[in-house]
Amino acid sequence: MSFSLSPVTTATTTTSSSSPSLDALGWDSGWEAEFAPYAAQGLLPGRVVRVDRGQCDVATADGTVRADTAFVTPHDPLRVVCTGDWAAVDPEGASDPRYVRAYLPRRTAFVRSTSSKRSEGQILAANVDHAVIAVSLAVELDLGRIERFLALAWESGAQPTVVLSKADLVPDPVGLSYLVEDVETVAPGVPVLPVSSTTGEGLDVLMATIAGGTTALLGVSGAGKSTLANVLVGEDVMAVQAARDVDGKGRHTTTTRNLFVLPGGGVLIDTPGLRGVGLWDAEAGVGQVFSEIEELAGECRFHDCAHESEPGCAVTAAIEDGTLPVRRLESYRKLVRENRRIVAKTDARVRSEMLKEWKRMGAGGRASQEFKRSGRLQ
Ligand SMILES: Nc1nc2c(ncn2[C@@H]2O[C@H](COP(=O)(O)OP(=O)(O)OP(=O)(O)O)[C@@H](O)[C@H]2O)c(=O)[nH]1
Ligand SMILES: [Mg+2]
Ligand SMILES: [Zn+2]
Repeated sequence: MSFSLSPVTTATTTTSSSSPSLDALGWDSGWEAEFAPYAAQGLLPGRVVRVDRGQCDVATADGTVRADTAFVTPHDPLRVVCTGDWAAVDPEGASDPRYVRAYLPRRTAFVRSTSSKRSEGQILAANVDHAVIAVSLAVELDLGRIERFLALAWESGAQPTVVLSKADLVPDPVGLSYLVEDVETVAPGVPVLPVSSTTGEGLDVLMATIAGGTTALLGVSGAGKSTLANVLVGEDVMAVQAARDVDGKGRHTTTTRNLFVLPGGGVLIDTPGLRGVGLWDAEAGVGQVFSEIEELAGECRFHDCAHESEPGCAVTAAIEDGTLPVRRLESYRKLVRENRRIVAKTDARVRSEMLKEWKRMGAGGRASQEFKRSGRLQ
């Protein structure tokens, strides 16, 4: 393979002559229109290519600049600047670092909950069109985990693809086709593609799938995301570490989210491996992952059927005739329950924050009383 364009380099404060154009970074007329008010203030557009402790690297038409996010880092973790955001950079005081004054509303965003105990969401990447979920064939498939990643991906608004990485480790084509089938059953409507960064298998199809638009690589640590990023970018842009063990856990090699321009067009974001994928308000995403169950549910006699012992239940009928695996229904129920819990928690948090705000503003009148009673502002 030969590649002409160099990737966006990170951690540089100087302008670079080989910097990609805004178009190559994904800029379009829609972004331009949204940016107009900032352009009128003399601010520069740029795409966040890396975020690192309150500072970020922003690729602008003049090269990559280091910028401080102090002005746009509110206490809400979902509103912090993240890789993939389009930022308005203050060109004033061309010193190092500059400041991000605002970022444009996101078209898509990956959000996961960081812990099951606290209701805190974490934003993983913004403005992504294709979510490539890397699943290593070096370890046993964990279908439940794939379903979680898919729910996160669908919910973000991006189109998911599952990549079965390290396919060179499964030399038997029949065995490989069974593995692909297994994953296809948990991923309706999602392409499942075996690939190998070592032999190049499947990479042409993957490149065609992600050409144009922004792609994010997601998956657990050691799945081979950065290795894939290096092959797709055509340069060793990410550090890769030899797996210390074969259980797929290993160490976390990648610790920041990094954005690169792909030589064939499009943009790639490599992300650190996720240990757990907690869902964050992902009802629609879960529905899409289990679309065949939701379709069956539409055929149940009762429209509020719990698919337990009701007569005329299409879901239990599908379990009985073997077309729907029990594991799949259990997994669906688990994710629906988990999602309800997190939404309830978030709502409670939002409610209590709004109440605090009311108190702070001294609004102790009728509206505040009403809010306390109903949990809603009138
Ligand atoms: N056999 C084989 N090994 C691979 C392939 N791709 C990656 N590996 C190996 O898998 C290990 C982990 O690869 P990485 O690319 O660092 O994994 P990662 O998903 O980026 O890991 P984190 O950054 O920790 O999330 C390394 O030892 C790679 O050499 C492949 O196609 N075939
Ligand atoms: Mg990595
Ligand atoms: Zn039913």
